[in-house]
Amino acid sequence: MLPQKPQKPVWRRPPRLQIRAPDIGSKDGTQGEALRNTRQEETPLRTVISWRGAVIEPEQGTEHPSKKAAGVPTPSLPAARTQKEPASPNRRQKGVIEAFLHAWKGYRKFSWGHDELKPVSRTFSEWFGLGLTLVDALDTMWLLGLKKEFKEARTWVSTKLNFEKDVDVNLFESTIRILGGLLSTYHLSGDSLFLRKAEDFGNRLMPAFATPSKIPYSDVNIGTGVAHPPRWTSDSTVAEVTSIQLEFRELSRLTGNKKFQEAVENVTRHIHSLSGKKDGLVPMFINTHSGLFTHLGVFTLGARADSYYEYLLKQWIQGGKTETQLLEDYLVAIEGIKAHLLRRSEPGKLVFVGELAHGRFSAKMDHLVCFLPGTLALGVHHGLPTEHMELALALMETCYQMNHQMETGLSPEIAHFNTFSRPDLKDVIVKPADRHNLLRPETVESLFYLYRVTGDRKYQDWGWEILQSFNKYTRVRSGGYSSINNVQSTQKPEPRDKMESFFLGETLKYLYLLFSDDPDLLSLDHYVFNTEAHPLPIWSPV
Ligand code: DMJ
Repeated sequence: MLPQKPQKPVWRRPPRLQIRAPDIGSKDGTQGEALRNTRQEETPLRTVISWRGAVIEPEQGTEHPSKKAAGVPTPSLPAARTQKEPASPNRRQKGVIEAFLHAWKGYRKFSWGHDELKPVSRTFSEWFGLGLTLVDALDTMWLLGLKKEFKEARTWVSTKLNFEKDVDVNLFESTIRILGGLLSTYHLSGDSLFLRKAEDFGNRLMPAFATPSKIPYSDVNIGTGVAHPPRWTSDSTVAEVTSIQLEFRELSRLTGNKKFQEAVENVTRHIHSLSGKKDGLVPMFINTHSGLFTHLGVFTLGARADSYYEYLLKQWIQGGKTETQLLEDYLVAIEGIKAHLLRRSEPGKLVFVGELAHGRFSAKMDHLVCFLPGTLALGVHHGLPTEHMELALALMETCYQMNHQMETGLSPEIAHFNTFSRPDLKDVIVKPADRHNLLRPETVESLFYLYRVTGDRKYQDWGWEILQSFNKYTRVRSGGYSSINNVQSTQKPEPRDKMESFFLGETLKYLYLLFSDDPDLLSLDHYVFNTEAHPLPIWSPV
């Protein structure tokens, strides 16, 4: 036999992962404890944590909250803000800027200061009454270099964005879009207005945590301070209560007030120790009175559970890779996904993530699950096992096909996969109730990470294809883009008359970043994106 050539790594930068025996602790989980103790007693020069023999080094970043939180609330984060002057946009990035300006034109003209544009009827819809699209889009404008638009929006924030309002907001949605948007805009622009607004808003969300279990209610009135669960239940959604941590932790670091961080980390700790998981997979609901999971036995990576997994990894990155428990929960969950939720479709053998309900597998995958290839690739970039990259590559192909195989080139909200070898059936099956597209970001979000990590230009090409499809089937002539009812009809895609705020906050931002060839533009080594694509700084290790 000829000696085998060493395989070239596919990705651009080799992950910082060394396969060697860990220096301290054991493999059985006791190492985490050892590290936590070290952290309290002394400040090690370098913290190293391990997973099955993989030794992972913490990142250099910005200051850790445990240092800051005791100090004066006047943060100065030059390191986090510094980014070299972006290169002038290339042809594809100009395409994104053009799309953004078209969307903004509609918003500005027909829904200025309101939550969402209804581009067909040329009016607006209100959800929280807090200028949601404008706030969600602030950092995208900054990134795209739209100074005039940014300035005008800033004036609105300064003069019109008032949180002293008798209005119920959803804790999760308002945290990721408003609090996240204000914090990242503060970091990028250095303008303290955004931090003041973020602190005011964060304070108004805090009553949500005053529940018997300290698992927050889903809704809170930011004017009266009354929090409550939805009318029909006292449950909260697991993804919602576990995907507000990046933002609240960062708010504590910036303001010096520990209460935000304590409230959300309490939730993380509680969920870590709860029973009812299946190999790291979590149920979709948790009761705010008992603090226990409810509706046991149903597992999905889609709606109501998705960003639980995303935030395990991202908090670990945010904290400078020192919080071992988060990493361990993430790694166990990925093994759980592999063991219980992965299958291949027929005839194309696409790897997909299905769902499990009381032991029964369903070949159903929400488009929301398409965050996963990107998250896996992000983990590999930060030193996690290279097998994760193989799964990321396969799932990325599937998510692309969920778009590409549709007549409009846009993914349905939910896809079913065929697992039978029958010549009359295709891989991706769409049910009539699921064939809408809400301008969601997950496919292009993952394309961005896959391109950053592998350098393979096909991901840019796929993203460009998707942008063309948005332009062809969702663009409204008078301004704005609209979600559509039918991704399988080029003749009648049927606009639903709504432009979601995440189209500007996330979809167009990830497309712009995907088309950039500059890995330092919001570098993955310095920033971690919240689940609404708002970049927050990575802290330095303690
Ligand atoms: C966004 O608000 C966030 O990405 C969230 O995590 C999931 N739903 C939308 C986009 O699809």
